[in-house]
Amino acid sequence: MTEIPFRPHSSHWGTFHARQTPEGLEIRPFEGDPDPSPILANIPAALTHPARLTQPLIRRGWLERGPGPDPMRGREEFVAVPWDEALDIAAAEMMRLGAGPDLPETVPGAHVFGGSYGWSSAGRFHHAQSQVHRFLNTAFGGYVASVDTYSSAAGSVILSMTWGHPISMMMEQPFWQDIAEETELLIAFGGMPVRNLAVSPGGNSQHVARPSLKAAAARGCRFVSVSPIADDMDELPGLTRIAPRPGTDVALMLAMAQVLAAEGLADRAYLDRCTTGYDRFLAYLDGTADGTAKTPDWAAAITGIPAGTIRDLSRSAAARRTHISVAYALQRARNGEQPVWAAMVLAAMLGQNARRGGGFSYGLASIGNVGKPKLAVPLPTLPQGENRSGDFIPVARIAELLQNPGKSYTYKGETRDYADIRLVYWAGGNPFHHHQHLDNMRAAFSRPDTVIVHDSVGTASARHADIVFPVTVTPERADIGASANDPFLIPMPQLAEPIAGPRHDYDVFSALSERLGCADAFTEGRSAEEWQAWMYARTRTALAERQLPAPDFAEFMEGGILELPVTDAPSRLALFHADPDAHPLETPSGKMEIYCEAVEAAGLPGHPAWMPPEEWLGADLAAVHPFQLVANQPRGKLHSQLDFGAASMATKRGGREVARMNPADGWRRG
Ligand SMILES: Nc1nc2c(c(=O)[nH]1)N[C@H]1C(S)=C(S)[C@@H](COP(=O)(O)OP(=O)(O)OC[C@H]3O[C@@H](n4cnc5c(=O)[nH]c(N)nc54)[C@H](O)[C@@H]3O)O[C@H]1N2
Ligand SMILES: Nc1nc2c(c(=O)[nH]1)N[C@H]1C(S)=C(S)[C@@H](COP(=O)(O)OP(=O)(O)OC[C@H]3O[C@@H](n4cnc5c(=O)[nH]c(N)nc54)[C@H](O)[C@@H]3O)O[C@H]1N2
Ligand SMILES: [Mo]
Repeated sequence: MTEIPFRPHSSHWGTFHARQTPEGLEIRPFEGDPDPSPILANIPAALTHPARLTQPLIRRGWLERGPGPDPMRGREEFVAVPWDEALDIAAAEMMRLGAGPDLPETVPGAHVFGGSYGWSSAGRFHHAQSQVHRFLNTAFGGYVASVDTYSSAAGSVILSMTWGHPISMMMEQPFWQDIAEETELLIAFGGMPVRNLAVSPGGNSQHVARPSLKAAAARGCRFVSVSPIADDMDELPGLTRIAPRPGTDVALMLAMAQVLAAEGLADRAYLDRCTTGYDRFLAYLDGTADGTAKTPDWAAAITGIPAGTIRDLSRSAAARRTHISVAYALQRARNGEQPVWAAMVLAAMLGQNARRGGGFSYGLASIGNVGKPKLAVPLPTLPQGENRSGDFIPVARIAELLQNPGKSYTYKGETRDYADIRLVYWAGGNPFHHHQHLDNMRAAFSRPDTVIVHDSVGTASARHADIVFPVTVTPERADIGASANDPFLIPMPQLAEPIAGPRHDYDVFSALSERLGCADAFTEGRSAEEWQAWMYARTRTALAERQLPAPDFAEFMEGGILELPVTDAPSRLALFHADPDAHPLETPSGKMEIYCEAVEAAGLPGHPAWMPPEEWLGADLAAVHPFQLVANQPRGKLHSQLDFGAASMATKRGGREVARMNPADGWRRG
């Protein structure tokens, strides 16, 4: 019998080789990955699990009573409907709402929420979010989009005003190698949970965090994990843990800054050259502005960390090459912008941003491909077309949007109005997994006329839809794997026959556009394979121009994983540090803003400041809130994806997620 060959494939949590055997999909991690993720083991269940959807489903009440706001959404049974009929019904509803080949000046998509936030799957063509956006732009002329992310919104927005474009700037800094080779002290707010660094949007072929941390430790680097949970950082020689009360990092950072200022340890030359507004911040630190000096004693009462520990940490940071990392987690909170801004300021006071291994990072502890060199060639992407509606919400305003048509709100100091949403279309996300306050979310989802969801499995969001289209999973389709800062392009040949019933998102959208009379515009006459060849051509041309191996598309898909070149061009931050006047940051002053007028105009303090969470005010905290819940990312899976997979199930007890309690609290309560 001939050996069944392994073929390459990709997921957000790693590159792998797989083959279909009678026992199921057999998976081997990519040999070039120094630290493959255990959650690769979730993938085989994707093909076989009974949670897979196999037929289009329509909610009974919607079928019988027609579209419209309905509190029964999410509480009613579904009727299985044959594909052709379900597509006809969905297309007719979209036509009723204005979709079609001849769109008016004011696009009907102004009533369609297509933000469709979510991670989808790896694979550049079948990326569900790109597909749904392209479809809505074609069918409705646009849609109400969403900006920012559940990952990093408050932090990204504040840094966009005080530092520049944080996410793209962070992707230009090769921090991991610098940390491995140069850092002497790594202070990690939120820790450095390597389990989270398994993941990167689009793929992560080389997990470098653990080996880099080990290399740094072997050199004698010291680590301080500032986090409420002990296992937010791997056990390493030279590791100290500091566990402030969650949500109080700003007080800790301010006290560290106060020590630097009071003891003459702040780098004035750096602050003068690269920042603006330090003096106004200083008046807040030393108490001139509000009568309270932000001393370690002041912070000790808020954070629960002894004043001496804070003072020592600050002095220690000033005495050596120090890197300050802030995990996204810290900003996923009320006034979550403050710890991120305060960390930026603290690092600026240390004056080490221009030195290898020193300075500040946001996201290095949260997303796998942050801190790797940037690619020198463009990656394949599916063009999404033009969104003529121009309207958007900040992503986590979805429930407010649906419930308050016409109401005003502010975003970055600008007053905007919520649209009147009649249709919600979601593909590649699970809002009933990712949004907070689910009762309110359910009420919000009762408001539109119609909700359409594509997914491969019966998620909570699918249950809150009117029309559900079942779709394929990555092993069932061919695609191209690629991700920003990941130095490999991965052919993803189809690994398994699709189970009976589901279709590719692209085929669903193609069939709908045919019924809406806009198939030519949506497909441009290309099959999925022809699109992939078209998308690949851009990367191939760039490779050929550099005289690098550039196989044609068929060879690429048949061949192995293709290495991509990385750039040695200096980052925006390096250019800025070389000459701040010639290469200003994208902030109003061109410098890092320690005091920022735009932030103050938007209604916040003009510099980082401690603002106690409102539920703490006037409360005897220990009596009213004896526990704080940390709802962090799951170790055994990516968000809700493949929850039924082997790695995910192994983290559960009796099929349920585990909540942990500090043993000291457990003993105290018997
Ligand atoms: N309590 C709490 N909530 C959180 C967070 C937290 O820390 N705590 N973290 C937040 C963060 S940072 C994020 S990014 C969000 C994540 O929120 P999401 O990105 O919405 O979560 P996922 O589970 O990745 O949802 C992806 C969905 O897409 C489906 N899917 C995968 N591939 C395809 C495909 O090819 N086609 C289609 N149509 N569907 C596909 C999957 O089955 C899954 O249902 O959650 C946020 N919510
Ligand atoms: N395995 C796995 N990895 C993932 C994901 C996943 O679902 N599974 N999701 C990915 C995504 S989309 C994102 S955006 C990132 C998110 O990355 P993060 O937001 O950084 O991840 P979290 O796990 O929410 O938080 C990391 C740690 O921060 C600590 N923390 C929470 N609150 C505070 C606080 O107030 N102060 C301090 N000092 N620490 C605090 C918690 O103990 C927590 O374990 O993770 C990515 N990585
Ligand atoms: Mo995220």
